[in-house]
Amino acid sequence: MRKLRLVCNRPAEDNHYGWENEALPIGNGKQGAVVFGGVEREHIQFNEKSLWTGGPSPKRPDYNGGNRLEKYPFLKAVQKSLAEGDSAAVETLVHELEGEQEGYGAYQSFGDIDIDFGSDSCEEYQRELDLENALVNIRYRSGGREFDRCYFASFPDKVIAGRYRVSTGGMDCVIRLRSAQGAEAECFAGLENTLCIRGQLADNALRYEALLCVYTNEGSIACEKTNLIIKDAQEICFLLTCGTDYAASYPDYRGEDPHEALAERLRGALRLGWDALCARHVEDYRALYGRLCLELGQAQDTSVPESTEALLEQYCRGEDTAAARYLELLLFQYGRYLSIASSRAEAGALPSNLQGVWNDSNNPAWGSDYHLNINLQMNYWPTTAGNLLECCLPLLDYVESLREPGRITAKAYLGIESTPEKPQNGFSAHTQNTIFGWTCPGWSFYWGWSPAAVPWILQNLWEYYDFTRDTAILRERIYPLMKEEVTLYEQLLIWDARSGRRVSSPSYSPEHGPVSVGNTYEQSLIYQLYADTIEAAAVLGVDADLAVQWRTTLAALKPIHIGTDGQIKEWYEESSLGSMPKSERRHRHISHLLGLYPGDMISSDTREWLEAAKVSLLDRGDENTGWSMGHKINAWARTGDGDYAHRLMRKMISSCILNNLWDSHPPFQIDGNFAYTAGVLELLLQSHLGRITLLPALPSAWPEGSLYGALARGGFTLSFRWEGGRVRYACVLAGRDGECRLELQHAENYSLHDAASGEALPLRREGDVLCFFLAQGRTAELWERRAAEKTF
Ligand code: FUC
Repeated sequence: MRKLRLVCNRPAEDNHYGWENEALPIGNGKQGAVVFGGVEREHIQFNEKSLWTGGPSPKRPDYNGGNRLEKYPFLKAVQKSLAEGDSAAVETLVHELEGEQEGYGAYQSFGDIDIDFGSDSCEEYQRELDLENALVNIRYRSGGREFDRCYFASFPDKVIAGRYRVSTGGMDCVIRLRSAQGAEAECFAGLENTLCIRGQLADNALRYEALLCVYTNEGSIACEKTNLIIKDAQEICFLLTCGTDYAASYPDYRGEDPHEALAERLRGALRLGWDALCARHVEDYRALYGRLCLELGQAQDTSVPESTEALLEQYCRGEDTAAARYLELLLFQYGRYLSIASSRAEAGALPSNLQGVWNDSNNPAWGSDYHLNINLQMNYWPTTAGNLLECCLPLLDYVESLREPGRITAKAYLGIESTPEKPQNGFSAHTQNTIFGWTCPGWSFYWGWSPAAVPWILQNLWEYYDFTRDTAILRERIYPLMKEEVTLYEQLLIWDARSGRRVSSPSYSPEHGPVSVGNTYEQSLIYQLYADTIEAAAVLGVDADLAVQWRTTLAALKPIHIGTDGQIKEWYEESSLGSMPKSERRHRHISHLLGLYPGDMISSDTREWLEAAKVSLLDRGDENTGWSMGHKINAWARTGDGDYAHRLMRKMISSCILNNLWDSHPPFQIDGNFAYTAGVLELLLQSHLGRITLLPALPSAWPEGSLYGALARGGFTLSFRWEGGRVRYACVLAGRDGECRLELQHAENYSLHDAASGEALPLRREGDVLCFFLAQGRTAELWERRAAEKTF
C-alpha cells in the first residue's frame, strides 16, 4: 500500500499565507506547531490550547461569563410579543437577550522558533507529513551533502521535538525563541542550553512559559542572551515544551504556575533522548491511527504524483484518475490525523477549537473559539466511527465544565435557577464559548442566541455512549448532563396553541431568517435530546417515572413539517421555499435538516420526510463554505445518494482545501476537515437506525476498496472489502455481548461463521438484515457465497 503523506517540493512562504496554506501541522492535543521548512531560516510557530485572553482578570473583577443578569423578564416579554404577532416589539426586545463582549478574549499564538542556518543553497528539496507515523520529514542536498530534519509532537512525553542532521561535516546555526506575547527570551539557569520565555498576558494575567532545550552530538553550543549558537554539529536536537497556569476550574480558571512541571517534563524528555522519544511517540500515535485503514482501489497506482499540490491541481481539473482516489483517501486519513493531533484525553484537556490547536494570530477569526451552533459538534463527528473514541473525551470534560457557568446563564436569561434543593436544574450555553466558562448569548441576538446548542453538543456525548455502550460512563457522566438539560426544557418549553405544540420561544435558526416560535432547528434538537435521554434512562434502569412525563413532552414537540414545495420547513410559519422574511435560500447552515444528519429522525424509515429533506438540500445548493459542504456530504450520504455526495466531495476539495489540506471557510477552519472524514465513513458504513448498514451510499467512483477497523453503534468493529460495488467479505468484532443486525444488499447471498471455530452462526434474516448474537470478543465472518476467499 502506498504511504499516505502530504508532500511539498519547497518550503512554505514565511508569512501568514504560508502558515495557512503550506506549513505542515503537528500536535499532541495540548500543544501544536507548524513547520515552514525554510532552508536558510527554519521557522516553527507553536501553540498551547489554554493560552487565551479574556475571562477572569484583575482588570475584570466582576467577570461572570458575559452574562447580563435578570434578563428573564425580557424572555417572557419576547414570548408574549411573538404570541401576539407584534414583530416590531420582538425586534426591539430581543436585544435584551444579548450578552457582553468585554472579557470574551481570543485564543493566542504562543511563539516561534527561528533557526538560521545561513545558507539557502539546496537541491532535491522535499518536505512531507507522514500520516502513518505523525512525523514531518524534510530532506535536501546541498554542496554534495545530504541534510534531513524531522519533527514530531509527542503525547506521552508532552514535548515538540526537532532534529537536524547532515551526512558529513558539521552545521552552524543560531536558534532563537520568540514570544508572541511580548516576553523576552533568556537563557534558563535550571538547564543547560535552554532558552525560556515566561510572562503574564496583559489582558488577564494568565501565566505562560515555554522552554526550549537544544543538544548536539559533536560541535559546541553557547547560550548568548536570547540566542543559542551552535557550531560544527553533525546532529542537533531541540525539545520544546510550553504551558500556562490555566485550570478548567470555575470560577477562577487558574492552577499552578507551570514552571516546575515544564522543567520536569523537559528533564524527563532529555533523559530519554531522541530515539526513545521518537519511538514512544510513534508507538502512541500508531496505536490510535493504525486501528482504521481505508483503501480505495486505484489509489495504489504508481502514476499518482507525489506532490500534494500537483494532486490538488489534477483534482481541480476534474480528472477522475488514481490520483483523485489517492487524494480522497489522503484527506480522509488527514482528518483522523488532525483529530489525534488536536484532541487527546488527559487531565485538563481542552477539545479542539475552530482551528484545532493551530493559530498564528492574537486576533484570529471568531477568536478561534468554541462555536456551538455547529462547529464544535462537527469537530467530533469522525471520532466515533473513525475509531478514535478516546479523542472524544476532552469534549466530555469541556461540556461538564459548562455546567456551573451555564446555570448562571440559565437563571439570568431563562429564569431557571439551580438551588441547594435543586442543584442540577438546568444549564444553558449559546453560540460561542471560551475556555473561561463563557456561556452567555452572543453580543448580537442574530447570531448569538442558540440555547439548543447544549442539546446538540449532548448528542455528541450520547453518540460516544452509543458507539462504546459503556454504561459506567453513561451513568456517571453523560446521563447526568442529559437529564439536567431535559429538566431545563421541561420548565422552558411553552404551549403554543396556534400550532398545538410544546415549543421553545423565542427560536432563531442559525444564522438567518425571522425570530419565531419553535423552529425546526430548536425543536429537532430538543426532540433528539428527549429521545436519547429516554433511551438512556431505560438503559440504566433509572427515572422511569420521569420518563413517562418526558415521553408526553416528546410527543408534543412535533419538529418536522412539510411545506408546499415538498420541503422540510425551517420555520413553522414557512409555506413555500423562500417565503420567509430575512431567510437566505442558499444559506450555509442546513439547520432544519439536523434530523437527517447528525440526528436520526429523518431516514429511510421515514420516507416522506426523507424525500422532503432532499428537496431542501437541493434548494440550498452545494457550493458554500468548507464546513457547509462537509455537512452536506454527510446529509447526502444519509439519503443514500453516494454519487451526489461524491460530487459534493469533488466541489469541496476543489474549492475549499488548501495546499496543506487544511479546510478553508475561509479562513482556515478545521471543522470542514472533520466533516469530510465523517462523510467518507458515512458513505461506507451507517449504524444510526438500529442496524449496521454496509455500503449504504457507495459512490460509483469507488467500485472497489476495503475498510478495516471502523466502529458502529453497539460496540461493534467492522472490516469489509467490496468489489464491483458489492461486499465480498466482512467481519464483525463484538466489543460487548449483543445482537448484531447487519444490513447489506442481497443478504441472502452471504453465509456467516464464527471466525475462531469456523462454525456457522445461528442466523435470522429479515429482508436484507442479518440478525445474529455475538458474544463480547468474538468475531463473525461473512462471506459472499460465490467468493469464498479471505483477504484480511
Ligand atoms: C458559525 C458559522 C460561521 C463560522 C463560525 C465560526 O457561526 O455560521 O460560518 O463558521 O461559526
